[in-house]
Amino acid sequence: MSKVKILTGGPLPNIPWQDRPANDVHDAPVWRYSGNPVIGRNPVKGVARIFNSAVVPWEDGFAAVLRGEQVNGVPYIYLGHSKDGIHWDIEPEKIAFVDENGEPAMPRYAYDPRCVKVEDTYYIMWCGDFYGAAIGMACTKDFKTFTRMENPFIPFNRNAVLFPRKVNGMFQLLSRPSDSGHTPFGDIWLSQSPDMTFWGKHRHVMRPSGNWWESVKIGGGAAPIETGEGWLLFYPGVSSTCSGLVYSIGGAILDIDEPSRVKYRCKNFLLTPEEEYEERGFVANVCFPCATLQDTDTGRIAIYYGSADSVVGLAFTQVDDVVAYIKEHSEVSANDAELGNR
Ligand code: BMA
Repeated sequence: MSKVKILTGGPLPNIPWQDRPANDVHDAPVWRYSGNPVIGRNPVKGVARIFNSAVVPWEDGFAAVLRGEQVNGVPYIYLGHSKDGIHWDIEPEKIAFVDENGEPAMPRYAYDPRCVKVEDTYYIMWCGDFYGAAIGMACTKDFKTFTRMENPFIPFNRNAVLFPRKVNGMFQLLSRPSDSGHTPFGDIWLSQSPDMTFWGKHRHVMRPSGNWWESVKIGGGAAPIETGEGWLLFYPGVSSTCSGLVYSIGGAILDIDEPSRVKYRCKNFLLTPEEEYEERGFVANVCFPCATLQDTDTGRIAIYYGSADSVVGLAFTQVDDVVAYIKEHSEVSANDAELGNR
């Protein structure tokens, strides 16, 4: 039993897991699955790469909504199922979204999906075309019918991810206002809704810090995990180098009742590209977290992250250790700690 309690989600005894190697020299208590990548290139005919993707517990195993880059270069969302969270069966056809009347309602393209269960419904968010890059949303209860919802925001926006429960009676959505290209900036924002249609009460959460590994932009990553210490957020942080951008995984803890307030923010990255499948690929040097699984009994956390825009990686941490590391290395600016200017 962990000291820091994970409060939503329940026991997950079949969470994929490997103990931290005894000789692990990394500073942060986050380690990779030794069999990475868990999904490689060309997983089904017509899809060249699968990467920034989300996994949720489903029936006696797991379901995934996957960013599949088709052989025409256009990204779309595919569905996967797995018994163990490591070996995946991927449907060869892209997810067939429908509107409220059951009529086909396919986005023109869709990438970087997140999938979050709130109450009895699984919500899927992605970046798609809405006269420019914007957030698309759909919901499902059975992973068979996927119904489009209203787009929460006008363009340009990316990296939206829901919290797994309402806070103060409102659904909570993190996002990253952007431009329509390879956005050279980006802060994390919080928006709230009573009904998943109308979003408002926007609050600033945090901006790129002075820390070099996340000095260009940050964005919503995996769905925040509710813990006794606050909402534990794994997010992408980007730095600029002579050979391009580098995407690392950072960690922060948000206030449980006012999630736009940052309580702790780790000044060090938790995971940065260093394996061949992270440093080399369609886009080099990318570790991009989109989902976690967690077990309330043991405090085990499995992090799914896209690697080099080519394959899916899996990493592990333990809630006590990662929360302690974030707190020990926390640097929170006045701007992070505030509720958010209006
Ligand atoms: C970001 C997003 C991600 C991608 C990353 C690196 O802007 O488009 O999908 O992983 O760039 O290419």
